[in-house]
Amino acid sequence: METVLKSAQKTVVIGPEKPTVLIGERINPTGKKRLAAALAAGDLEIVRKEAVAQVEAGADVLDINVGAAGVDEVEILPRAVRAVMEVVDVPVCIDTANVDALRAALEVHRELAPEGKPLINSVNGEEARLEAVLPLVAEYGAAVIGLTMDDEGIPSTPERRLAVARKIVERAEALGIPRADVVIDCLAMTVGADSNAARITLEAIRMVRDELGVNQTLGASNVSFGLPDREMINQVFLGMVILAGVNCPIVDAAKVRPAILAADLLLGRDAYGMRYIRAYRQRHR
Ligand code: THG
Repeated sequence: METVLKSAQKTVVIGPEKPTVLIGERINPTGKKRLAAALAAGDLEIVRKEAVAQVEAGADVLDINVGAAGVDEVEILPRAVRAVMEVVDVPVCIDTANVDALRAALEVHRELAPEGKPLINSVNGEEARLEAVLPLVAEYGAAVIGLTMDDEGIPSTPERRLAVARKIVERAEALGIPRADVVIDCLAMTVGADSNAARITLEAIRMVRDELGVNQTLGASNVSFGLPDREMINQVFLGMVILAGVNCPIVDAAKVRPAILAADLLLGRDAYGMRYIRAYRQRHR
């Protein structure tokens, strides 16, 4: 099953046999005071710089999240989408919990890339979210990330996360959204709080792949929250989740691209190691 994303200029295909697609996470004010302050002031210069830097670092798609205290998302999210689309040519992933901001951002996307196809981040199994977001996915011909959580929170077992994923896929299909346009996120929780957290996520990913066959994302860096040497944990975990079925993780490309290229090489998704070797040479020139 393949998920196709498109900007005005570029098509990115996510699929089980394809090289892992990197969704760049850095346009997000979480933990970034300078970006949060700039967004609150309506200044998008950091957004433009982060967009260019992430594509330079090998991001294939850019997540755009402007949610922070003092930021009017309905005003700023569409401006951020425009700013990103003006400086880079990769497809975008529109990351918001605000449905009005989402609609405004989708309008800008349609204006700048009438033939494009963005990724919407996200819907989940909550009735209200399904009813608010899936019609927009259908109306704008987008793809959508489905988080495996619902009104009761994040299920503690892989079976129940699979059940939420199945519900999201079925509700999408009922609106004419093909299963290929639903990308599931089994949710990474920190192993700092629960030493079984990563195992549960890994098992959910395998089950979603084997039972539903859909493509999968993950905000992988959450796994290491509160622990020392987070980068080490994140990189090892990325290899594991890619083996289990994640094929478009949300990551800091500059930090983890070599590890992801190594995982693709080891899984036979990089003929002759060409991508791995080319990236190595570029880093060391
Ligand atoms: N799933 C989906 N979408 C998501 C997430 C997910 N979107 C948001 C988030 N989780 C993924 N994006 C980020 C963005 C930033 C950080 C982590 C995940 C982050 N920021 C540093 C911090 O907080 O310490 C900022 C420091 C810096 O690098 O400058 O870690 O799970 N579908």
